Amino acid sequence: FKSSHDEPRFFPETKPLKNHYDVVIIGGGGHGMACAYYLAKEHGITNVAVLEQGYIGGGNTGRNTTIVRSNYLTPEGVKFYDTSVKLFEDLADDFDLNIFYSTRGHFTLAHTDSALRTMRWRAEVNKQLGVASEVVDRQQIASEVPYMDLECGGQSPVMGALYHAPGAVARHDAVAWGYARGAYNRGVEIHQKTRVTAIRTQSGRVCGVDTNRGSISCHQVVSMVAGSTPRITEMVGIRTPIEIFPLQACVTEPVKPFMDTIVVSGSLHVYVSQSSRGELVMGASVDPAVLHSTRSSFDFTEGLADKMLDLFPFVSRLKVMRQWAGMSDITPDFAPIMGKTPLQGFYLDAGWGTWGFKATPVSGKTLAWTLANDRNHELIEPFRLSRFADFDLVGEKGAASVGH
Ligand code: PYC
Repeated sequence: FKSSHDEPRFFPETKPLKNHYDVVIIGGGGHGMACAYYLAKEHGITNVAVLEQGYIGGGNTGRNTTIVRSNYLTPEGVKFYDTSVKLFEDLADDFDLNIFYSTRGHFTLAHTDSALRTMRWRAEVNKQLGVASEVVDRQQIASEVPYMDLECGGQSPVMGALYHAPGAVARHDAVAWGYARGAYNRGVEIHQKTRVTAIRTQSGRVCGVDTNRGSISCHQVVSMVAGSTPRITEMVGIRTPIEIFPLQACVTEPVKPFMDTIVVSGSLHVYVSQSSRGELVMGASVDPAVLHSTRSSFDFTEGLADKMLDLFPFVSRLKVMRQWAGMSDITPDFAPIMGKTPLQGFYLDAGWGTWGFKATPVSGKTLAWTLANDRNHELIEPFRLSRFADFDLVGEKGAASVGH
């Protein structure tokens, strides 16, 4: 499909569903599109349908605060997210599309001795694996973020921080659309407004899916639906320990660029960066109760403003322009669930909790490899579903930017 300028259009025209695809990807967010892209580009698998109940990138991909980092706590997490950061760095060239990738440096503030201890732990694990993270003192923070009140309005003074130079932000919809365009141009079909209603199995393996637009036969199905994971896994009788919590965020009106770093405080429950448009992009902790909803609340804005003003009193007159929520699928160890499942031909990419966006490239790439080889890629083997039965957890809670 070509526009009048002979350039490929971003959004494909909807075609009828075919009777058969080799692979069906459920979920047209960044992860689903990335998986489709790498299946086609790296494995030559193009008889693929991406089925999206809404529109491309309209779920958690369009609802996060776009932070990219690899300063995790476990070696498994660090290796995985470091691969993602490296893929992100080359993505604009790969897509021939500006994804507004901007390396800013990332401060995670410590307000207590125990938080500082966790920062040291993360810094040492990161350094061992070649990832640039270090603990910095108040003086270094003051010179990099001079507009921040280190006394926190007298509430909870900053004692130090974990500084992670590769920390970055990117334009989230450009990432999803870049992958979508690349996948489409290699032959993948993208079907928006196509809701999966059932997954069919025969003799212990997947054989097709039913949708609101008809039935399809296929050999492999991968669920990449973030906050809708339980709805999909129920269809095939697979139990996961995932619980869904809303995670809210908002942006202010745009102002001249002044904030060139990302600042996070897990203890104060606040994270903030300035977008390329000049808006402050901000969020807080997950909502306190399980809820399958993307509604946003006044409680959130009020609580966030309280903490923001402790750190940055001068933003008191900025107006909040938009607020929203995503649905975070959280696991007990705060690591994702990826790869093969007990059902032959059914694969999972789930449990992203509060850090799915930064995993977009690596999850797509490793899941595509896993589908092509019917074996978990080594980077995702630690995140297999069976770890919960084997007591082989990957405890990442200490690496969360978000309070829980
Ligand atoms: O993991 O960096 C993060 C993050 C920030 C906001 C939500 N998650």
